[in-house]
Amino acid sequence: MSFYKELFLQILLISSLIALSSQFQTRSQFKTRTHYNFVVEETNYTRLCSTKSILTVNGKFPGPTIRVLHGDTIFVNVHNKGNQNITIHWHGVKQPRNPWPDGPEYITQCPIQPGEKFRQKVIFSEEEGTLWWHAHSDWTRATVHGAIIIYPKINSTYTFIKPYKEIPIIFAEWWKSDVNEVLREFLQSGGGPNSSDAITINGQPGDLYPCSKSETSKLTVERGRTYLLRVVNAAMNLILFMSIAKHNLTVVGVDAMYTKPMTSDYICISPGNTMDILFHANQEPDHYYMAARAYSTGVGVAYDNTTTTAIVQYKGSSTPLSTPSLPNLPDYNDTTAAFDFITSIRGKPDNYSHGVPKKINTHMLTTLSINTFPCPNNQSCEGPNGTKLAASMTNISFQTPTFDILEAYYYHINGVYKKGFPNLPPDIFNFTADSLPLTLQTPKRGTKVKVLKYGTNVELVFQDTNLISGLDHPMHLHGYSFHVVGYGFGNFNKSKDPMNYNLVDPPLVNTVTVPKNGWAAIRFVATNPGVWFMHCHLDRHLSWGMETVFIVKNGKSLKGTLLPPPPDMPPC
Ligand SMILES: *[C@@H]1O[C@H](CO)[C@@H](O)[C@H](O)[C@H]1NC(C)=O
Ligand SMILES: *[C@@H]1O[C@H](CO)[C@@H](O)[C@H](O)[C@H]1NC(C)=O
Ligand SMILES: *[C@@H]1O[C@H](CO)[C@@H](O)[C@H](O)[C@H]1NC(C)=O
Ligand SMILES: *[C@@H]1O[C@H](CO)[C@@H](O)[C@H](O)[C@H]1NC(C)=O
Ligand SMILES: *[C@@H]1O[C@H](CO)[C@@H](O)[C@H](O)[C@H]1NC(C)=O
Ligand SMILES: *[C@@H]1O[C@H](CO)[C@@H](O)[C@H](O)[C@H]1NC(C)=O
Ligand SMILES: *[C@@H]1O[C@H](CO)[C@@H](O)[C@H](O)[C@H]1NC(C)=O
Ligand SMILES: *[C@@H]1O[C@H](CO)[C@@H](O)[C@H](O)[C@H]1NC(C)=O
Ligand SMILES: *[C@@H]1O[C@H](CO)[C@@H](O)[C@H](O)[C@H]1NC(C)=O
Ligand SMILES: *[C@@H]1O[C@H](CO)[C@@H](O)[C@H](O)[C@H]1NC(C)=O
Ligand SMILES: *[C@@H]1O[C@H](CO)[C@@H](O)[C@H](O)[C@H]1NC(C)=O
Ligand SMILES: *[C@@H]1O[C@H](CO)[C@@H](O)[C@H](O)[C@H]1NC(C)=O
Ligand SMILES: [Cu+2]
Repeated sequence: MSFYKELFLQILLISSLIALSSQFQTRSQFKTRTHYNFVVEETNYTRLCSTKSILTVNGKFPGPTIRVLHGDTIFVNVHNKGNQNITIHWHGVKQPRNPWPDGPEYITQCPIQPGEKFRQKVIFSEEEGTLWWHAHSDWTRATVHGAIIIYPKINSTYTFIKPYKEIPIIFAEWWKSDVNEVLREFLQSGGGPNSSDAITINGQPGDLYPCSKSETSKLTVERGRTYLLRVVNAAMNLILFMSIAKHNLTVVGVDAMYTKPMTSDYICISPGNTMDILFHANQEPDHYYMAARAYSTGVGVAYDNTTTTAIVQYKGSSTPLSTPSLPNLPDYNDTTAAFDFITSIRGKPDNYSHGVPKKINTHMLTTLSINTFPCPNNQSCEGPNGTKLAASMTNISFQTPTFDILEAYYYHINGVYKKGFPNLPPDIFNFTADSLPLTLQTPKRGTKVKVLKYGTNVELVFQDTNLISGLDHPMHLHGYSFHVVGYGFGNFNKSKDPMNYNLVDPPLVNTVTVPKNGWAAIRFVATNPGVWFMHCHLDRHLSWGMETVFIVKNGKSLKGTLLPPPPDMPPC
């Protein structure tokens, strides 16, 4: 009896599923899963005429794509079969109350050592669109990264025209030499890191590089269709301009939050940002280049000035007689083009679960600086005037501890970090003056965190300084999305600038690009308890100390309380 009943119910279920799938999206149509296995391992790859061993996940570069539905909780079994320490971060996933598997090495966990495993629970909440995952230990993220695609819930739809297909576009940087060696070398020498040798699109440098032409990434499209480009800038040190010859791009989402549609013939995307972009294949059937290259403004800062390409190929177009034309990309130093684009992005207030905070309890202003330390005795350093380059926030160059701050906070272990990251810089000077006294150049060293009470409404102004060189800094906060309420050049003026804030439709993002010799103001409500890293997403600045940590205390209710740690936290 019970057998037949079960069979009957199963048939009912299957037939209703079939009926549903003809009308609605189902989980299987999106190819989503709730369990993933990540094997971290060395794999040989050939690029730019030579073969080298790189660290990968499941042998892939870029790594596997994670596909989930809005609000899913998934598990990723990470198994380190490589020969170095590793951690994995779920970039832009807020992980409510669950900082344990967030990933940054010695901030929320000790690394997964060679041979070890860590089962990471990833809790999605309001994110929808494109995010990414990447390694968060030393420079391993150069090759250990991949896309995360978050689809609308079953029975709900996109806020824009349903795309015919989606096309992931992942930018990265490729070094001919071992990235660990590049890292070791510049930290040792005190100079800047060697620039990468290529920029890649989905793992391939493209036509303009040696030994790369036949492998160039191809995007096959049909005329008349609309495609959703899911763009990730996974480069280590490059903000990028990207454009497709003779086509427009319509941005509809940034950092897995939908935005008001914004059409442009190029984009500017910082490391840490992700974009959902509609692409209408509305031109003559032919071949068109997609191209990307650096936006870089630092005085005396070397950068990879090569151009990566992919080919957009219309179905039914014959092989072109000549090479397709390149799109017009803004100049490398075109700050106006970069910030015209970035500041044109507007949020969609309808989709916020909470509005822009209006009453602020904690005002912070933090300076972002490139600094120098004196060269250690009997060494010769390659920084300016024989010094050692460094970086800081609020004049503190962050020293990464050797035990993680989250466990130190949770288990009350002293000596790992200090409280009291200041709300204001110690010296107020003309931050963006053309020349600044050398006495300001050397920062303090420290592992200082900012403690926030649960529910605090925070306004944080990032102020770039012209110490050594003014630079654009993509600042990323873990555990939160924040509203970018203002941008400007020069020094932030606390009596004038807030009057021009956008409190109506600011974008809600996890990474903000602070303009060179300028500032950006963000707001968020501290309702995610835990230990959350905040840092520049240019890895050379991160390695030099441009970072700090927020500790958000528990609230009174259970919903505002940290979840317990998983049983398999990697030990130090
Ligand atoms: C990579 O190539 C090197 C040199 O050819 C070889 O010794 C090594 O076994 C290869 N590694 C893997 C993981 O295939
Ligand atoms: C989707 O909508 C259909 C029809 O309204 C409903 O029967 C079904 O339960 C919904 N599924 C989910 C997962 O909400
Ligand atoms: C970095 O560049 C210098 C100068 O070109 C070169 O001598 C050195 O070998 C490079 N280091 C690495 C790790 O590629
Ligand atoms: C791109 O957008 C501009 C401004 O909206 C419009 O004039 C132009 O025709 C568009 N080009 C294409 C190829 O769609
Ligand atoms: C790129 O940089 C190299 C070396 O720094 C330089 O020789 C070259 O002229 C630059 N190319 C462009 C297009 O700026
Ligand atoms: C950008 O570089 C070009 C060529 O090197 C130079 O002529 C121009 O003045 C620079 N523009 C800015 C805004 O620095
Ligand atoms: C965004 O807002 C629109 C309009 O209010 C709504 O239809 C849609 O479901 C919302 N999407 C998400 C992801 O919340
Ligand atoms: C100076 O160099 C010598 C020899 O390389 C080394 O033994 C010593 O520890 C160094 N001193 C300092 C202060 O680093
Ligand atoms: C290097 O030293 C000279 C002379 O003391 C000084 O004018 C210049 O500003 C210094 N540069 C840096 C980056 O420290
Ligand atoms: C700060 O420096 C800038 C750039 O040199 C200058 O234009 C401005 O007048 C200075 N501001 C003050 C208050 O001195
Ligand atoms: C940073 O702190 C050091 C040490 O107190 C000081 O010498 C330096 O002038 C400060 N720099 C700035 C920009 O505040
Ligand atoms: C790997 O992590 C362990 C635990 O924190 C640490 O003791 C060890 O020094 C790390 N290894 C390297 C090469 O950094
Ligand atoms: Cu930076």
